[in-house]
Amino acid sequence: TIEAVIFDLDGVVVYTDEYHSRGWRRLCDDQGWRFPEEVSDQLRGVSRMESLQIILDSNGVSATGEEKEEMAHRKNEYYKTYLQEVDESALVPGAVDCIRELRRRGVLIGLGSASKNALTVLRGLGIEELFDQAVTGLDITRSKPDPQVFTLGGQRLGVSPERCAVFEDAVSGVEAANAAGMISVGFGPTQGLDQAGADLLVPDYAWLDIDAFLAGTLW
Ligand code: B16
Ligand code: MG
Repeated sequence: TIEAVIFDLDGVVVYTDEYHSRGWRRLCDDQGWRFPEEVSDQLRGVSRMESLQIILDSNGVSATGEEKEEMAHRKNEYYKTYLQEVDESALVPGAVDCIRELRRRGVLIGLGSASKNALTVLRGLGIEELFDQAVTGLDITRSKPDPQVFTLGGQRLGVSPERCAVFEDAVSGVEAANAAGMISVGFGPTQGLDQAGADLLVPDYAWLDIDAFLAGTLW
C-alpha cells in the first residue's frame, strides 16, 4: 500500500511549465536562437543551468561561465515576472482535490521539485499547507534523473521508498522516481513517459481512481 505521495510541481500541480517555456523562449528570441517544441519538453524537471546547456547545445552555441550565469539569471527574471500572473486558473484541474482526498485517507503528501522558485509558487497560490514536506531546487545538489529530490522527500516524510509514489510529468522525473525505488506515475501528455519506465500512466486527475491507486491494483 501507498503511504506517501510526492508531487512534482511544474506540470503536475501548476502549469508553471508553460511559464518556464515562455522564459526560455524569450531568452532565445533575445539571442536569435531557435527554441523548438522538442527542446521545450527536454527541459521538464531539469535544473536551470542544465536547461540552458541543452538550449546552447541544440543551437550549436558555446558560452563562457559568466555568460551562462547572466543568461540563466535573465531567464529567471522573465520567469519571475510571469509568476506574478499566476493565480488559481494556473492550477492543474483536479490536483488540489486529489491531494485533499489523499490527505483525508491519511496519506502523507510531499513536494519534489527541481525549481528554486517552488515555495514562492506554493505560497502565491496559498496551497503550501497541503504539503507535509517540500523538497525544492534549494535543497538538492543533483538534478533529476538523479533520485536525490525524491529520496530526501521520502526520508523527511519517514516513509520507505516502496511505500511512496511519485507524480511526474517529466521523463527525467520518472527516471528519478524509479531510481529512488518508488512507484512512478507518469502524469499528463508528455511524450516518452512510458518508455522512461513509468509504472502507471495517468493522463489527468479525472482518470484516477484514488482507492484503486492506493490499493496498488492499477500497476
Ligand atoms: P528554477 P519541477 C522544474 O520544476 C521545471 O520542470 C524545469 O523546467 C525548471 O528548469 C526547473 O524546475 C528549475 O526551475 O529555474 O525555477 O529553479 O518540474 O521539478 O517542479
Ligand atoms: Mg515537472
